[in-house]
Amino acid sequence: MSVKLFDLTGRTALITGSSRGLGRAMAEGLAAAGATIVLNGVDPTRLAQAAAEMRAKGHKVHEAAFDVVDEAAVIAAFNSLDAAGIEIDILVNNAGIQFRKPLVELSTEDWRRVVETNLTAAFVIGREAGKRMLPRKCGKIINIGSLMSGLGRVTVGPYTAAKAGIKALTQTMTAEWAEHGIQANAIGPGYMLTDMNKPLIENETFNAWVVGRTPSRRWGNPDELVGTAIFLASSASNYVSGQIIYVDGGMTAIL
Ligand code: GCO
Repeated sequence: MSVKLFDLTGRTALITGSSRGLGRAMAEGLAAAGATIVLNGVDPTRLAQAAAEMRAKGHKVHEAAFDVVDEAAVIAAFNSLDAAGIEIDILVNNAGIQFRKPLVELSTEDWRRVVETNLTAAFVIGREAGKRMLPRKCGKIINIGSLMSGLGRVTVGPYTAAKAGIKALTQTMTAEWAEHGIQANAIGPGYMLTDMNKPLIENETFNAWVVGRTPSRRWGNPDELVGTAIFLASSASNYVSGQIIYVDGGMTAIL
């Protein structure tokens, strides 16, 4: 069995929200596996900095600055990629926000903002990528879910609803696109050491709960998603579709 199975040479990956955090870690990992990367973020300056850092490592990187919740900007970005002859072989729907508040204190506007960013954007960007992958009869879609794709926690209602939707959207993409050579899967990261989780990491009680509740007895590092991302982006997963792989230190496997 050759390691070519995991070789991404000749493939181009668009990773949303990839100027930092989990998205940046996956961008670095897919690039190291041979992929050309289209970095995305809302802040062109931060995006250019990330691209420069990756190019300095010898990676081939394009930049696509757009806000994932701005449908017109998403469509314009895909049209620009088309015009530049850049075909997206791998889409990682990673961009997301967190907003922690009990349901009874949550405004509908805050609910909508989280669901729009974490779920609707993945549909819109997935639709635009899918439209282009279908005629080519090949493509890989990796939707970033969460522990909350299957489990609830207090104060993260809209995030949980959106991430459960990510799991279901992945299954719908499979139902409609697998016969056309497109594999859509999800990754469910556990508690990872990211900026989004900084308030939790710095909270002694919450930190102790994560360490105690996780069989691996620690938070995850963003680069620990890379192996699963490469697997789902590569030929090694050509008969895997509609699945969610939890990279969570075992948290979802135990009571
Ligand atoms: C929270 C965290 C989680 C993690 C991750 C777990 O407030 O519980 O933000 O949502 O970020 O999504 O999979």
